[in-house]
Amino acid sequence: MSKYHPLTTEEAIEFVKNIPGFFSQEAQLECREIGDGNLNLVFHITDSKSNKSIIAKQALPYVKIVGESWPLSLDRARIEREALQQEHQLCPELVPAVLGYDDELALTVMEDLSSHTIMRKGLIEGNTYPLFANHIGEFLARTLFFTSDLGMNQQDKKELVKRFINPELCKITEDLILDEPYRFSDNNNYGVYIEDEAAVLRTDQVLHLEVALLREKFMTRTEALLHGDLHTGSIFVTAESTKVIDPEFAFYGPMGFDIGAVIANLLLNYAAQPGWTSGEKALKEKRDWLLETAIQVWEQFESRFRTLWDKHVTDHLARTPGYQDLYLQKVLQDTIGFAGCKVIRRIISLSHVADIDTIADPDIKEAAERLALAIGKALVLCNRKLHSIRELGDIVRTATAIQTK
Ligand code: SR1
Ligand code: MG
Repeated sequence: MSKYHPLTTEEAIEFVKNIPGFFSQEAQLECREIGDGNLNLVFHITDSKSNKSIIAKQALPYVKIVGESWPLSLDRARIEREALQQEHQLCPELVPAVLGYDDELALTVMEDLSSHTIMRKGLIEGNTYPLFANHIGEFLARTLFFTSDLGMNQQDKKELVKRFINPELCKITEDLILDEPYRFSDNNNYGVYIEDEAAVLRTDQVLHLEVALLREKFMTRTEALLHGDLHTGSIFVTAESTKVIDPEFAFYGPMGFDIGAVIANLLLNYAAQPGWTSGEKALKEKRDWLLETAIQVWEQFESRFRTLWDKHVTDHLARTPGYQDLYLQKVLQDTIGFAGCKVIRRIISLSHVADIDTIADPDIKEAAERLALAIGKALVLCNRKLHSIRELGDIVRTATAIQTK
């Protein structure tokens, strides 16, 4: 019989006490369950004597925000733990260390990041993070390159593909991001006041063709080990530091899906800005920073990825002149397409973002949702035509000008 059961705070304390070398024998441990995400329990355990703290995350066997009617595999905890370990090995400064785990309990214990803020919260509070694009560009370049056929032994990579088959979590993405916004679905969740927009999404065949192509890439392209859910709620930040958490959606997929997720969430905050920033000048400055950061995310990724390729590529044919440029052009186009899909889903589908959902003024909120949809659709529609990331600036500014007329 499995020993799995959701832990009490006392049981979480007992578990972490036994992690060798972390808390002392005299530790006075206190524990709070602080999980505010969609899927898991998160225990924050502190020693009041030394002030040392640790996080224990436990998967629940169902989708927390929906309830037991939507069961979910506990193996995702093993996948998340192994992905964290892979990512930490490749980017020790950018990913917390795993300090202990129990796969039967679906439990992973890791470094506490309380000194950092969840990036979504930080952005809503009006902060900017000047080093973020460098850090996340490094994370993306290293994790995507070194887990791909370009950066590792190609037989070993196939073993990793096997370990990271993640059907249930991939299905959530296939449904919520790459299907349901484009048809009637009970999971969809949007205000009646944007029914006109939802109707367009359900009927626009040109848009559907692009989404169908992106969906096919998501389901079939095993390019690299992805984080799989790299939104600003999965990233902790300070002015100097960035830490990526929560890779339970990890699987082998198209690189552009992860890069697009980061860009999409910066753009969602861009669309939400009138809810958080007053004054035309301040609004413009904040939006310029968000848009430039979104562009920089790609540029930082690209330059580092090219350097890794030139230095470490494992496949001699990948050194053929022209191949690197074509490869990156494909990744750029996927990035823009997936970014568009990810923006659209956060307005129409299950699970929104606080950047927009918590705007108090209903007119400002509606305008933010309409702008996000305009940006999302434009990105999906143009993805296969894009040749430079700088075009992203024009697309977003044009959509903003049309929506704010
Ligand atoms: C049912 S889970 C909803 C969403 O939460 C996660 O963070 C993923 O983005 C998923 O789509
Ligand atoms: Mg998550």
